[in-house]
Amino acid sequence: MLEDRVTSLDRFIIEQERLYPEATGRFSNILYDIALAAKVVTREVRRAGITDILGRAGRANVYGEDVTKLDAFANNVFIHATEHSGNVCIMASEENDGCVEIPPEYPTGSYALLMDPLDGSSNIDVNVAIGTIFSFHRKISKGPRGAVEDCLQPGRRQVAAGYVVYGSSTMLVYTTGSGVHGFTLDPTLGEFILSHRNIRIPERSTYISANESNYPKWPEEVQSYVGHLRKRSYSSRYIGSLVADFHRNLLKGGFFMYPPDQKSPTGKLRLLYEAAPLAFVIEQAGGYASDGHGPILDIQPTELHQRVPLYIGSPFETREAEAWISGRKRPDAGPSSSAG
Ligand code: AHM
Ligand code: MG
Repeated sequence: MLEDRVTSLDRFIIEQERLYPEATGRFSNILYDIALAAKVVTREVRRAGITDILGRAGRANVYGEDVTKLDAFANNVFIHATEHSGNVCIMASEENDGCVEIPPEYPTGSYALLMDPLDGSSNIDVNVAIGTIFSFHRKISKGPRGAVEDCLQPGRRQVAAGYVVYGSSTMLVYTTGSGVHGFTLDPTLGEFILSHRNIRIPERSTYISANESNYPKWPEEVQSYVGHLRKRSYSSRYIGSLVADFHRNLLKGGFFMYPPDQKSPTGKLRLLYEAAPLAFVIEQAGGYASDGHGPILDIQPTELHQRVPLYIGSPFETREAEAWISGRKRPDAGPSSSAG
């Protein structure tokens, strides 16, 4: 049947504003800017194989990893789309060492923007899904133009977070703290259309997403928990792009983990750009995110590029993993017993 009524992202935002009349509308403007940046990046991702945008940009990012041209491009697009509006006071990006200040010619606003502009960079040049992760905090610093303390806030204080997945279609998924909503980019209209209202993650699942080649380097309790899941016949799904793995698990149910290992004793993923935003999304969808000992959202960050172990997804497995890893549940507990 032909659908003669569609809800665009713009219309959805207006409807949400009517539900919350105290909203100033400023935040809505930021979402429009994010959506525009996502469309620009989509265009380049789609052309990546046929234009000169693949390959190394010839420099390393702050972690010493090669930056591809598309990473650098996406970083610039998201910065330029949001810096001019007078809504953002400061930014921090996985691609930049320190905070990104708003140029003096622009006014500043009440929100700090944190982002991983192009996650899953190892998958860029092989036509596999990649993504953008973003998050907003309210300005808490006293000065007029924002400071690093605006970025170093626990995830629990995020006012919005979400991601864009550049897959077989582009999807924008976000939360402002009242549910998680997903929009699919209709390339014929050039608009994000509401496709997934109020997403809820299944309570438990039969899928695990982890780089199991790291198994020998994982802590013993993590190995033991994975062994426990294997006995329960869990199946594996791992793409190697966090956004894509997360998105699949959000819709279908699943448990993603990137534990600490001998090479990365505090984990690989970044608290502010990857773990905390997705933790906000997953909790809003009925799931849970942990660092193995407690909620990701309660961690007080101490530095911009802090890494953290991440266990995230369906609440049953994620809470069970936390209990197992933190020693609250005995490794010999039976498969049917639930986490505390
Ligand atoms: P990136 O931000 O440089 O792309 O790195 C993060 C990515 C995640 O998307 C993904 O979950 C993880 O690294 C994959 O790591 P690995 O290749 O070690 O499995
Ligand atoms: Mg990343």
